[in-house]
Amino acid sequence: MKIYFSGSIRGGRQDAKLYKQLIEEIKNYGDVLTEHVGSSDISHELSDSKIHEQDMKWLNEADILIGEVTTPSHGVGYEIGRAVALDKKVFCLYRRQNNKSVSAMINGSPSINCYKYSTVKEAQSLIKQIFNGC
Ligand code: 6K6
Repeated sequence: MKIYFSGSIRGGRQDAKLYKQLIEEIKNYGDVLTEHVGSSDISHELSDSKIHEQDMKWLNEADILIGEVTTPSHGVGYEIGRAVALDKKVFCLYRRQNNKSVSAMINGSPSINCYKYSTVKEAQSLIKQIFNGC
């Protein structure tokens, strides 16, 4: 199974370590095409148009998109919308936070399965559930 993991880059890297932990769990179920999203090094080698071209190619190849949507990111929202339009399976994980809620456009979409969690352990167990149901 080819998996597209989506997480904030220019939207903010405060959850980069968490993305890496989730990607490690997701790797038990297939090939993660976007492992760089959890990397501590942000490469500046590619132009924005090349990044978009490469990511859309990977998204087309993917069977499923898993997005960590706690840190709001234009790129993550865009990828989720494109994945829905491509009829991919789309799952989002959102960490519960005080006085904040995930976008209604994610949580309210009938094409997106959005799960809330509090701990990394809980997120890892949601990932298990997602893939066991695929
Ligand atoms: C290389 C390693 C880490 O970052 C890079 C260079 N930049 C990007 N490379 C690949 N995909 C990117 C890059 N910047 C954004 N994206 C895509 O958009 C990823 O697939 C993320 O899921 C999403 C993040 O969007 P922003 O708006 O938070 O940057």
